[in-house]
Amino acid sequence: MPLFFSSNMKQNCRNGLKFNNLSICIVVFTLFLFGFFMYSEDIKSNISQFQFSTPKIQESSNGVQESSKSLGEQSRNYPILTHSRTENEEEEEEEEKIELPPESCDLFTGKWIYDNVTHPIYKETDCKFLTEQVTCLKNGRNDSLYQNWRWQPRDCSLPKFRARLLLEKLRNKRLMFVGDSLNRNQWESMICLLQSGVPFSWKKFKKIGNLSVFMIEDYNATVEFYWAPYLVESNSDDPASHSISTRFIMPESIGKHGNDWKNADYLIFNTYVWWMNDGTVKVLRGSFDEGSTEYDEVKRTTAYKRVLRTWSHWVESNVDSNRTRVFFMSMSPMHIKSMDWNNPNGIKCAKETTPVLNMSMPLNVGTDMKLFAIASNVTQSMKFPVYFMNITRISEYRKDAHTSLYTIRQGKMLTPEQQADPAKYADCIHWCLPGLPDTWNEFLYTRIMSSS
Ligand SMILES: *[C@@H]1O[C@H](CO)[C@@H](O)[C@H](O)[C@H]1NC(C)=O
Ligand SMILES: *[C@@H]1O[C@H](CO)[C@@H](O)[C@H](O)[C@H]1NC(C)=O
Ligand SMILES: *[C@@H]1O[C@H](CO)[C@@H](O)[C@H](O)[C@H]1NC(C)=O
Ligand SMILES: *[C@@H]1O[C@H](CO)[C@@H](O)[C@H](O)[C@H]1NC(C)=O
Ligand SMILES: *[C@@H]1O[C@H](CO)[C@@H](O)[C@H](O)[C@H]1NC(C)=O
Ligand SMILES: *[C@@H]1O[C@H](CO)[C@@H](O)[C@H](O)[C@H]1NC(C)=O
Ligand SMILES: *[C@@H]1O[C@H](CO)[C@@H](O)[C@H](O)[C@H]1NC(C)=O
Ligand SMILES: CC(=O)N[C@H]1CO[C@H](CO)[C@@H](O)[C@@H]1O
Repeated sequence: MPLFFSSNMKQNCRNGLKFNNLSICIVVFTLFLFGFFMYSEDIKSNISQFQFSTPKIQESSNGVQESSKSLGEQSRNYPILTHSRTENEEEEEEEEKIELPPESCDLFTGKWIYDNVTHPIYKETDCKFLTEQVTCLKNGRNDSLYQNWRWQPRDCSLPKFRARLLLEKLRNKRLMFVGDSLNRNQWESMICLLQSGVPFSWKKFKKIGNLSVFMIEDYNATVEFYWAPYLVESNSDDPASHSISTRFIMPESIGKHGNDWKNADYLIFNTYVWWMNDGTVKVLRGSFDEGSTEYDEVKRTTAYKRVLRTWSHWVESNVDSNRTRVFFMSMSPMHIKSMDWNNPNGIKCAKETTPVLNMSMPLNVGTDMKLFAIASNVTQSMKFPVYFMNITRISEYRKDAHTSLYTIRQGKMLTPEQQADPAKYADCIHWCLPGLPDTWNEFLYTRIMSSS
């Protein structure tokens, strides 16, 4: 990450494409040094890779908007770079056509198809933005088939992903993922997908408090990630250090976070994996501000319902349905017990190299379907139209797609000793990139392109 930022920055300061103002380069360089310092200091946390900007700009979304605006003004009428394209105009026109599935088609019923022609959509080595958490090949994984699966709905087809078309749709807009590290996983995927289509545009990244913002300057578009693992307030809201053993939530408090979500044009929410640590959830009596420490132990499903009710009320009273599209990602499954897919020789998801392809095999990988039902019910009973992204089942087939032993743990690459102990160290929660979250984004792409 520091290398990426520095080379990007140097390049822009050198060629002065848009910032011929030297002082900006100096400021950016100073921030970079500061960020680098933060990075070295805070290497313990997974998230620390994103520590590259000034914690001074705490005014959150204002800051983002203001700089977006000025960037937008500078880049108006800036030509879309098509350097990599050699096709003639006719073909290019052809490329702009997009065949969208009908609204009525159920995108989530279908099957995984091996397709090494169209997938992966981008190469791991071509997306410098990817963090070490997800670059499985670089981290030593020696099979890459997990990158080659395409989701084929039964009754229609997903359109081919075209970054430039999505970028046109996102022009002057903010797309924001809100939730936990699985949504961060998907956010990284989205950035790589978009980057694959605008290889020469200058991209800028910054972190403002809990918000990580990736700007695509030529389009004045931002792709953002907001860390809120329970959506509501909790003592795990610090994006850098949230590994707290005793976790409390405030199920009715969402306004503080919500302030930073207003004015987004696309909001993609999730919350699941943090609920799975215990059968119960500790609900704070009072508030963190008051220094309360007393709490009630509440059943997971009860607390989840309360939180989603709070969230749905927030959406209905704060989001303008004429402007903003809202999505809710269903549960991202884990693969912890290899007997769940009848592999007596497996250890968690380690060593899995193919999806579950036998669709008639009953599959239960331990996903809490009660939470799924709550999320599905709540989103479907809202007045505000929320699109429920039903990715759970299709992801349950993907035992092969996790980061497993080829990832970092507390900011450090797994050691060979740790890699030799998959039962303890395999990460069967997060996903390699390129990989499964790209498919989730293909669904998102389909819906965004279909929306007016
Ligand atoms: C979600 O999709 C699966 C198939 O992938 C289907 O069996 C299930 O009924 C769907 N659930 C909802 C709530 O749409
Ligand atoms: C794609 O898969 C086919 C069939 O397995 C194989 O013959 C071919 O070499 C693969 N192509 C690439 C680019 O990996
Ligand atoms: C790939 O890695 C696995 C486990 O890490 C190992 O058992 C296998 O022999 C390796 N295969 C190759 C072709 O290197
Ligand atoms: C840039 O995008 C922001 C929203 O992200 C918008 O408020 C602003 O008006 C845009 N700037 C221009 C010049 O269109
Ligand atoms: C949305 O747009 C419609 C039609 O333009 C308008 O009647 C309605 O009042 C708008 N709703 C909001 C919440 O602005
Ligand atoms: C698929 O799973 C079913 C049910 O477990 C089993 O009867 C069948 O033999 C499996 N098919 C294959 C090709 O493995
Ligand atoms: C979801 O809604 C269905 C139908 O309205 C109902 O039968 C079911 O109990 C609900 N589930 C939950 C968890 O609320
Ligand atoms: C709403 C809010 O600001 N939430 C969290 C953002 O991140 C800081 C740490 O950087 C947390 O302390 C806040 O609770």
